[in-house]
Amino acid sequence: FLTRPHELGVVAVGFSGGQCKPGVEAAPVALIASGLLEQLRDDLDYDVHYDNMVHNYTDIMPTSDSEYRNMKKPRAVSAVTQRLSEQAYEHAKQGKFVLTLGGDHSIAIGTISGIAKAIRERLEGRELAVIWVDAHADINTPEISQSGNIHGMPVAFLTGLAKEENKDIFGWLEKEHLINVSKLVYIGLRDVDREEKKLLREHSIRAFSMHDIDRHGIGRVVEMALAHIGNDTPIHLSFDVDALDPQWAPSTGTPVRGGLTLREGDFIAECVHQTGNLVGMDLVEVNPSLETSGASDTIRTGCSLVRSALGDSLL
Ligand code: 6HN
Ligand code: MN
Ligand code: MN
Ligand code: MN
Repeated sequence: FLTRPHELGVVAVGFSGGQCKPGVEAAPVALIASGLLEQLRDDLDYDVHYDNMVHNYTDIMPTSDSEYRNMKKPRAVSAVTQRLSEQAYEHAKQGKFVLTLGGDHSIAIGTISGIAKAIRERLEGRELAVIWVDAHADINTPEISQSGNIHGMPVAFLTGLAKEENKDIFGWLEKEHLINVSKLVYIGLRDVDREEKKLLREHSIRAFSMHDIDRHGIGRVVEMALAHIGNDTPIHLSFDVDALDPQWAPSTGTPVRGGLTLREGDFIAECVHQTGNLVGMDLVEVNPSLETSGASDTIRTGCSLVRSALGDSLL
């Protein structure tokens, strides 16, 4: 009931400005070249709505973009995510599932804000829940960030923990774009900055670390995560490929050892699909240039996660 089941809107975002390593903008081409969209169309029967374009938003890139409140490239990231927010909103408003292929994780500011707004309009004020699968919490406010990279801040802006008046620097985010911290759940955390841990505690944000997965097993953790969100709640899955162990996803900008196996990653995506409440997914931080032996493993992993979230491998 939440989405028209087999209508899929795909947005390919070739953007890397939320962090400093070039290459992550090439991920959508690599994922699509490996046949992902044909698989979704032919094997999983989706009606794929894709504009056949990897957006790099060069037309809206600011000419100068000095640091602001400790953020690197704030105007570029703001402009790109604002445009992406409108694209995601258009798909979601029509009841399509929104699949976004990144790009670095800053792009979630665009996808989630657009989908959250569309869901509020379509479903009488309903709030979007977010499952954030990542080694990192990405909840730094500009002031507490150690790196200044905005891909470490999207959750802070999306929850309103970080705010900015300047329209060119995320001031375009309105109340209807935001998500509630009580409807946010993390899975896979293992590299969380000290100040981020404070925020998670202060706001009682539900988070399952790798420790929790070792203790309870992935099955129980996903069950608890979904129970926290509740039934009949539209869900967005924001999947950072670095949640997986570098063994499965070496080609990524900030790899952290001790992560999820490929099956654990796919399992999370499958279980979220099975709720019937999934309305959108981001796949981010695949960086094809960051592995000397080639990025094919990471690209295969990324495709597998997307297929799992869209119902593959369920009998
Ligand atoms: N990501 N916490 C670190 C930072 O720079 O704020 C790492 C962020 C990584 C972001 O992987 O999407
Ligand atoms: Mn159609
Ligand atoms: Mn990460
Ligand atoms: Mn991330």
